[in-house]
Amino acid sequence: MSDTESAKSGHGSRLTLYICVAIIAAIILALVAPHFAESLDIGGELFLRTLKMIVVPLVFTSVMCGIMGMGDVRKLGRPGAAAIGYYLATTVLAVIVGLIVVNIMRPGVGTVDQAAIDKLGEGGMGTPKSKIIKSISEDSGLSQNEVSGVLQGLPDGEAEQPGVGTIIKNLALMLVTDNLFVSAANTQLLPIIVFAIILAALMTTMGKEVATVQTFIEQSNELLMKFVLLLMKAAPLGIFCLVAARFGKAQVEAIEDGTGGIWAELMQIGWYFSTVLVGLGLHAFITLPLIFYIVRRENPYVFMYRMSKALLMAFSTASSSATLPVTLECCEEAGVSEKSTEFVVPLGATINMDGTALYEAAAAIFIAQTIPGFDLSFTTQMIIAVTATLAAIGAAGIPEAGLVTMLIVLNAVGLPLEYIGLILTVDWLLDRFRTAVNVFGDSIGAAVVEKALPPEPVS
Ligand code: DAS
Repeated sequence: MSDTESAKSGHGSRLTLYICVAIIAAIILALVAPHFAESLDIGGELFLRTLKMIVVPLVFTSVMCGIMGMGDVRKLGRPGAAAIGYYLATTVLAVIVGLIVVNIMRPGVGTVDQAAIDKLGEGGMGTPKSKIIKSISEDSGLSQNEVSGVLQGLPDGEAEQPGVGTIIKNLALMLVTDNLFVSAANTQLLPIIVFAIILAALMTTMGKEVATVQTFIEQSNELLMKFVLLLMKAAPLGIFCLVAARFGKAQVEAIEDGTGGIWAELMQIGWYFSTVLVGLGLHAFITLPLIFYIVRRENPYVFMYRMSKALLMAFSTASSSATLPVTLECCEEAGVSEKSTEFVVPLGATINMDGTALYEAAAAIFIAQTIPGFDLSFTTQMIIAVTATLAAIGAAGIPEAGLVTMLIVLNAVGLPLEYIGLILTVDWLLDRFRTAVNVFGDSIGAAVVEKALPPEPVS
């Protein structure tokens, strides 16, 4: 390892340590001085906004560089198929792990007080969608528009059964935008990525005619990656503020509303929380490392350590999109080629959400288990598996997007939407773990798809 590389990896290790210390210190502060911790929100918000500020231009230039790096659009077939195949395979594997764990651990059977269930809205079917949107929006920090935007196709009022076809149609519509600037303003990355792929593919067929544009895109990408490195210097402080503010808010709610907030909720549904964590842990420490080892014959846990800054950032921000600049940086530092990283990670951050898919399947079965006599036949569980996979693909890389798209899964099997109230309070914490799994799945994807890339031309 050259001096520069060892210096870089030394810096990386120190930064990982600083970020870990920042997270632990923030949680301790939130427990001992919750009001003070909550007031740090402005610092966390500034850091998060700066990260989000560069996501759209960085995704656009990275994807274009990744495609142009292939040299010839005809070479896109194999890595493209490998990437889509990887995304689908790992998401389905995650859902299967989630179903197995929730059926073995059975967190919804006899563990939830009937009182907790009775207080869910008017009880029974039919709580208007608008009431559910309002409570999710308040708790997740998403605007009511963002929440209802995810629920496209869900009819108002009585929960009806939007078929899988409706969900697939909505997903197809998410691929193309009618206004790139509106999509950029709303950080809707999928249509921007599709646009960048088409533009870059065209550029590879035009050769010298677009040499200036190609150089501009490549240099802009380099510049933005320098910005990420600069931002990483502020990461420990930014993460400290982000984590302290969110845990402080939870602690203040727990004290002020007298019900003990998330901590009482964790006592009530701790077995559910543990079930999802076990599933996420199996996927992150067994399934994904096994795929990595089979393809690369390298130690997957060393790779996981090299990705630690991105995983900690994902935990702190609860947003794959906001973490994307750091994921790109860490993948390259971890030895994944620039081409594969730029080609796989941005697309993966928007449609490859293993943690979310696993969570949505497990949470839907948990809710079904709390309803005596609810049909949990193999067919019902397969519908949950398919809709959880599709809903996760459609989830945005923003906080608690998985909770919102899970409404689609509940709807598909006729589960009462108001039962979301059982898991709402703890979701902001569970979201951090599944976001870290999502980001880890994207980085493993870049490392795996790299093996499908055409070999570098011998210079
Ligand atoms: N927070 C989402 C993400 O950024 C995951 C989720 O909500 O399930 O990946």
